[in-house]
Amino acid sequence: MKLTWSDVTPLSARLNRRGFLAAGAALAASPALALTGAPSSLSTDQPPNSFEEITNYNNFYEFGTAKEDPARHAANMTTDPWSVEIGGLVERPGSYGVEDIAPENALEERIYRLRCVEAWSMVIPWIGVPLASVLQKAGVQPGAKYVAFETLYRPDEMRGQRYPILDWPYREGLRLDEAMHPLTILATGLYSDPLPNQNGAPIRLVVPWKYGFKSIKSVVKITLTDNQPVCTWQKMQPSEYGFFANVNPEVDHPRWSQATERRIGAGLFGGRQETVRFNGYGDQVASLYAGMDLAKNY
Ligand SMILES: Nc1nc2c(c(=O)[nH]1)N[C@H]1C(S)=C(S)[C@@H](COP(=O)(O)O)O[C@H]1N2
Ligand SMILES: [Mo]
Repeated sequence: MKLTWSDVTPLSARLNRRGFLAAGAALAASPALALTGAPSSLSTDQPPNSFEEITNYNNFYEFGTAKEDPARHAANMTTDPWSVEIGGLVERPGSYGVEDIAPENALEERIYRLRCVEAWSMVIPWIGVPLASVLQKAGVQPGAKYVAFETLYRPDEMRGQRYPILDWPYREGLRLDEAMHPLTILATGLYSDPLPNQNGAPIRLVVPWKYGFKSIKSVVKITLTDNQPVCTWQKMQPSEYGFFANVNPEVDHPRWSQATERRIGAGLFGGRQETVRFNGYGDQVASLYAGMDLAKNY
């Protein structure tokens, strides 16, 4: 059965499923949500994909390249204990716990479109915190211009890492203004559950106006730098995957069109839709790229 937003139990009524959210904490975090059950202004009102769709059709090459591999194999990844090393050009470098980065009383629900560079898309109700709040905790030094991210490297638990599919560990990066943008979050939950392993437990980046590969999973390292970070896909095939990777229907992938996308779960015939610039978040983010040639800076 396909869920529509109105079919989804309001957040306030789902708070204690598996004990992920303490009711009081989430109410404090989002009074508007608690009162109305409506998504916040940063969320889309498009119907979210089902939990089953979101957790069974994944890209997480650390567990294999097929869409069903992560759901099959990611349970092998140990996510507790977990810490994130925040370093580089910050005032308070160190090892941060997930609960320090995303404390319960700061969690927000964000329902975002996710547009994969492979031309499929979903709508996902994340729970998380703005990345800006985390960077402010660590204290960004004036010289910082970029933020670099790294995924866990643990081949004994991540079977894909035993093969040279990608240059492990998976790495990604953002310009500092992109990282500080209110739409950019670190997610720790999905619907009202803690993030399932296949979606990047216990903490992953979500940048909704960029192709999905920028939203790096299972993050263990965040480094503030003055140099543009190395990004796994860009390094592997720079003519196909750029540093910015902003969703852009006018710039085709060299091997396929980016003009349209297949919405997962929308059915065999109703599923194809036009791709929108910046994945529909242009009003919020286009100004970040004023004066830039987005065909050149793809
Ligand atoms: N570490 C890591 N992060 C990753 C990937 C990956 O293979 N490894 N795949 C990316 C791609 S291509 C997409 S489309 C999204 C998919 O996120 P989802 O499976 O939660 O929908 O994760 C991104 N983050
Ligand atoms: Mo992707």
